[in-house]
Amino acid sequence: MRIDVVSIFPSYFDGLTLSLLGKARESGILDLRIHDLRDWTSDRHRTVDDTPYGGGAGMVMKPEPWALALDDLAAGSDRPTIIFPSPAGEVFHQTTARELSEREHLIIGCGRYEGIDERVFEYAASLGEVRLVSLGDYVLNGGEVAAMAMIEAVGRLIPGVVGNPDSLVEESHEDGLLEYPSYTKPSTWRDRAVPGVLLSGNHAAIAAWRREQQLARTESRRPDLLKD
Ligand code: 6GU
Repeated sequence: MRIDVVSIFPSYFDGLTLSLLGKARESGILDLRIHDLRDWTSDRHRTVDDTPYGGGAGMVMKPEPWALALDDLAAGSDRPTIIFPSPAGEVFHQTTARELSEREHLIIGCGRYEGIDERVFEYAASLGEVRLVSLGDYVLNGGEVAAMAMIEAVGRLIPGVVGNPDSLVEESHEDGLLEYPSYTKPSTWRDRAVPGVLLSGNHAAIAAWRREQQLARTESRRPDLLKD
């Protein structure tokens, strides 16, 4: 999978050389390219923003650098998926991550300031499928941190990125429930014993206990998930 990221703070993404995603990039499974939006400006100050029509606080990102960037990155690609992280977008869920992990080419445009000139989203729709995607109901200063979260959630679902695919199955949110609790040695630690059933060797009993734990925690921490 190819992912292009456009940002005025490309060094935010330096961390994506680490860990599993770093390995996936080295092996070629993930072709992740980070770009500086200012590379598509042509004035001496590499200006990416301007004052908003109609007035109001803050600055708006100018459309032309975005259009030039999208033109370049979408060239030769068959309608890429163009994602704009935005608190005004659809909420990103595990199902969103799964869907995006099946795409050939993602372009992620990270806005800053008060946002991007609205015409950029219309223009982007002429090049690919546009998605405005939010991490949740709170405000970040820009799309970079949200893009990082999305890249990690999507990237780890690409076949071969996570070494043992079994570990993708029994996770929080994959079956609509929170994950069961995990324990490792020692069996008693600071007077706290591991639940006995996990030491029993009875695989059916262990599976039943884990399922009960999933349901109990979901009910107590995330009752909203049980409505679906
Ligand atoms: Cl995707 N962007 C920004 N700026 N704030 C957010 C967000 C995205 N998701 C939640 N808050």
